[in-house]
Amino acid sequence: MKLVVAIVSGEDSSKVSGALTKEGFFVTKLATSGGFLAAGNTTFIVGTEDEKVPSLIEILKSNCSTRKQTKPSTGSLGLGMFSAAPIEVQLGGATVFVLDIEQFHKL
Ligand code: 2BA
Repeated sequence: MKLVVAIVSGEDSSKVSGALTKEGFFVTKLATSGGFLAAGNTTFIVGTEDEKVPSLIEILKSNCSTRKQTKPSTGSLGLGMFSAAPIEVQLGGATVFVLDIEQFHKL
């Protein structure tokens, strides 16, 4: 059994949630935010059998888009002057961690 932790953009969250549930995955959604952009994203926790992990990853791939986002930056140029050139980053589709589960209980 595996525990899949998938971080997806808030904009893709409901599509991913619907697709996973439709395919029979048991899903927990957490409202999270990224440390870098401090923008809202969603973290999905899914416990599933090893053989279902590839199909879960396919669902994430087909429901998460990559997008560009800019982060304002303020770097000091010295003498009290600051530059505010924005930094452009490419987001996602999804950041996925797959962990082995030692035990699973529903009590
Ligand atoms: P954020 O931390 O807000 O990062 C948003 C995007 O900013 C990242 O997209 C990446 O393109 C860029 N970025 C993040 N940290 C950076 C840094 N230190 N220097 C330069 N650029 C940086 P993604 O890689 O697609 O990540 C999307 C979100 O997934 C992240 O939001 C974070 O919440 C999560 N994430 C990504 N990698 C992670 C990891 N190794 N561990 C935990 N969470 C991760």
